[in-house]
Amino acid sequence: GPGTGVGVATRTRAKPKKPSLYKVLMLNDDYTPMEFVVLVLQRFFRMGIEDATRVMLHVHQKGVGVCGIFSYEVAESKVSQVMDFARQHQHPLQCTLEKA
Ligand code: TYC
Repeated sequence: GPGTGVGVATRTRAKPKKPSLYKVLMLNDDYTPMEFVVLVLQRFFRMGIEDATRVMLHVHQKGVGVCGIFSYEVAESKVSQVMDFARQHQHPLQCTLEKA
């Protein structure tokens, strides 16, 4: 205790840290067809047609929108998969991640 030179043992084990969360953001552009964006949201973010259409229209009108929130590893993987898929179909669709 105080003045005795006796401390309290703390952090005797490595602390497992809670995973940081990241938002996956979809960006608007003038060329990617709306139906393609809806397809991407359904395929990679497991959305139904209603949510996918709502998110697509939000991005179309506001410029950016959230597709979902994930661990860093999963968010990075989603971004890669979406960018690859868009490139394969020759659409300029852009997707990125941001710390939540
Ligand atoms: N603005 C596009 C169009 O008018 C549609 C679109 C929506 C594109 C969302 C990208 O993330 C996007 N065809």
